[in-house]
Amino acid sequence: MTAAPTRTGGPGDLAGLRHLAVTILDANWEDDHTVPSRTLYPHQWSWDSAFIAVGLAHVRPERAWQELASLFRAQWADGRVPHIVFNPALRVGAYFPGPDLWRSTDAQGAPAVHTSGLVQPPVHALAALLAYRRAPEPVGLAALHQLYPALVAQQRYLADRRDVAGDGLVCIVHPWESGLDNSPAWDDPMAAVPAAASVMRAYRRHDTAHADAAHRPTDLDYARYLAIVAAYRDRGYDDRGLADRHPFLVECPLFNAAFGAAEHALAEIAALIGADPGPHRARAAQITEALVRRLYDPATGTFQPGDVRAGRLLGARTVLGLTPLILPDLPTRQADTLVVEARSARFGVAARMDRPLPSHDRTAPDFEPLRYWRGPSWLNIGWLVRRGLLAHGHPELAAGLRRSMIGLVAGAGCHEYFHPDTGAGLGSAAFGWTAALVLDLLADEE
Ligand code: 2M8
Repeated sequence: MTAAPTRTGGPGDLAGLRHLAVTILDANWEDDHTVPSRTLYPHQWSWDSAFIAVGLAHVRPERAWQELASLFRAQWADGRVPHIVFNPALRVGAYFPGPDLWRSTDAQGAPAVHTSGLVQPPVHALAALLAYRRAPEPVGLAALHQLYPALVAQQRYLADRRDVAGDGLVCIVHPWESGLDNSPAWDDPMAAVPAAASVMRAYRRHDTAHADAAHRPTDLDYARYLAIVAAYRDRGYDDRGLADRHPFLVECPLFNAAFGAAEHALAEIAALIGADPGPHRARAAQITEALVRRLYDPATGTFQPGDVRAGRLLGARTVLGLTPLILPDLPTRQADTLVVEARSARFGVAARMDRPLPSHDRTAPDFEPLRYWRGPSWLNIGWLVRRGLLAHGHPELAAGLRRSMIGLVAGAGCHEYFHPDTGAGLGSAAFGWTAALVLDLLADEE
């Protein structure tokens, strides 16, 4: 763990906090996008850029639009928005796995710039709408006009190519696509991926040179990550036939909630630019219906990922299960049980929170307070859950979560993630989406 670059004058120093966040966004800005972290993640990441655009809209609106535009310039011909866009100016080895492993430019329909072949949760339409609301002029409406077809193509790719089970939901083909890379949610399907930790002797991991190895995914995790990438890449990242051969096929509640929320956002964007919002509304309703039908588990009262290969729901009760709250049309029955789950000892959401929202059930035996997505608290997830609580009529819980998140940053700086008991800062000390989302939370008063 490295120390935060600057500290604020304490929890009450909101101006200091804002200043810290803007300083980090400025320091991480690179020509036309923001790097999540100068050390750990020096390229452009897909969902990071969306969250970052939301924050930039408050302070550097032109950059918010540049952030999204640069990401969508790397969109593939089939509509996929790659989860990493590599900066060609950086040395080979600046990040692992780099372009030499992805070999995207060998694949059909890939852009000239090197990218990964995977995607991440489609939170971009929501980000564009929020950026527009914050900074409508002078360029906001023109930017929405420009982005709209690309956002529609992103959704079409997911609907047409990734509905592997044919049930109206999107399948992720790699844990990296969830954004919650080593979440306990993926332990079962990952265990079925043949790989050995010793494979990693042939590679040099970049992450463990910049972060504590005890906080990161293990070598065995990485060996499996690479095996799944190789399986996909070696077929040219072609989605046809995934059901028959791909080693990891999961319907993730967060990914699909973002997929549905994107249609809601696109309906509003369409109305703003004079396009027809009707088809977006209809698709949004279908996605919510499919999510409830396929991934809601009445026994636990929460949403669980579905393992398409094994044909069953995965049992770990991670924070992923709470995220369908972001869907405004989630039926009251499911919204109510998710609020019960959020308030339970597993997640501890309250009007006065004594500890931050963890990424995994804190009562579970495999809860790990230091390891990445297996326990630590992350601002992007809290930010989504807070929006969901507001959408479903729980302003006092949303306010508690907001105060807790602002308190984390005030106490430890704009870290990548935070210890779920002590709030200590972990991972990168100058992390893009933490800086961006704290700006949004500060602006969005209770
Ligand atoms: C983490 O994922 C990357 C791989 O994509 C990594 O571990 O190297 C995740 O936290 C992911 O959600 C995030 O987008 C990315 C960059 O911040 O880092």
